[in-house]
Amino acid sequence: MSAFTAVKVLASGPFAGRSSSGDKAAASAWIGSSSCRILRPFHPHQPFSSVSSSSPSILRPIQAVSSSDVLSSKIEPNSPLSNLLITREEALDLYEDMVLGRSFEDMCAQMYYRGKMFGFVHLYNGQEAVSTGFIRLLKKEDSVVSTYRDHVHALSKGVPARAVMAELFGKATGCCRGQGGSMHMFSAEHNLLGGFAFIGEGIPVATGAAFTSRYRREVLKEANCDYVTLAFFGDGTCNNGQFFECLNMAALWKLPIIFVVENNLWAIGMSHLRATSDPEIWKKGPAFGMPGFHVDGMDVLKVREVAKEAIGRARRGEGPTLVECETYRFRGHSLADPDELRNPDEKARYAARDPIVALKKYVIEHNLATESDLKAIEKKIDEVIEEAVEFADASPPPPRSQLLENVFADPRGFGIGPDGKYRCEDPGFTQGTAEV
Ligand SMILES: Cc1ncc(C[n+]2csc(CCOP(=O)(O)OP(=O)(O)O)c2C)c(N)n1
Ligand SMILES: [Mg+2]
Repeated sequence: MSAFTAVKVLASGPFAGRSSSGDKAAASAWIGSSSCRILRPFHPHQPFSSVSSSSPSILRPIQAVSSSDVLSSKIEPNSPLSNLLITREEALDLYEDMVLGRSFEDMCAQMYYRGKMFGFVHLYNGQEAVSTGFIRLLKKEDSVVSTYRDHVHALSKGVPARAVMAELFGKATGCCRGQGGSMHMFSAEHNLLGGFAFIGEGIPVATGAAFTSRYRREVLKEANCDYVTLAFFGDGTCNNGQFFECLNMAALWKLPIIFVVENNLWAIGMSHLRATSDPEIWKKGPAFGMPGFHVDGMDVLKVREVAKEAIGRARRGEGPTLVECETYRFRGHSLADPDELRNPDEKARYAARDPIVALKKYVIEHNLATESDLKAIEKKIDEVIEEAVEFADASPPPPRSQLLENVFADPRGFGIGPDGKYRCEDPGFTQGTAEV
């Protein structure tokens, strides 16, 4: 049983009373009907000023559809059409990406307990269907903004496992040259705009990235700039002010952004149901004039279906979407958390819905691949992870001269002395404060 009762279609919407088989079509039609804004030319103080061609929002019907069961209701599992939901290549890509995420995190746990990593390390086990379901649909130019639980988002976006592992080891070959560590994955090349340790901190960054995309297309006239941004964050973050401020701005300026809430029901040891006045997060989308979806985040195909809808909408210039993915983390909040607070029954219930096991079953039952095809992928991933660890271990630490790079906006103001050299190159520089 899910923690929430999923509302398929709000009774006040135009699809009230429809059968679930019409939900997806209803969702598309309803989302499509919401684009009734007319843009004015750019104005520096009011970029993307818009007027509504309809009556004030209070008279508009609520735009909300929940997409739970969107796939299973569409096509019978044994129907010859069912394979059309996903091609063999797509299925194998999803499987490989999810196995990569899971195996990578399991290896991180091992390396952390062997003392190869420092600081807090937050693993993603159990939530893979969200990262894979969304990010594998993106183009390279699209952006992803993550949280401190960011390793797997980086991997799905194409950052090589060896660069992520080396970053975790604090090595110069890491994707941030060893200066970011677990919570601060970043890759300009892959448009991974960062992991962020402060909750909610990444949401305005993602909103800014989405603004850039629209600005380039409409003001700088880069016609092909249809790039979208995904902002990932947790349930606990949805009670932060930045979340609300950015929903407002994104809706106002019709930004190409998808707010992806990974609702794993817990914020460290605080239950979402206990901390939130209305725990159905997806409903906050319609409150700001954008569609809100609630999807089973343990089912990569359902996530992918909703993601396609939302990404397509953003790319077409129809504005933002809020997607709440109901998921679960299979480990403690961080590797320092003994995970004694959550009820064992709850853990067991979600463990039985392991998204990787579910996809494997689907792929085999629908003859998309054989057991040995999947085993070959698992073997390949084992090799990738082994290689990543060997690479990270053998890599050098960052040079001492890198210590203050990227720490201050103007390095000459602090890190570089009048002689043009980094102050930390002076052996006495950190005496009494830290050992370098
Ligand atoms: C601004 C801020 N306040 C408090 C914290 C401490 N903190 C770290 S994780 C966390 C819980 C976040 O939960 P959620 O958003 O559900 O993400 P999850 O860990 O479940 O992925 C909190 C409050 C923080 N990192 N930043
Ligand atoms: Mg959470």
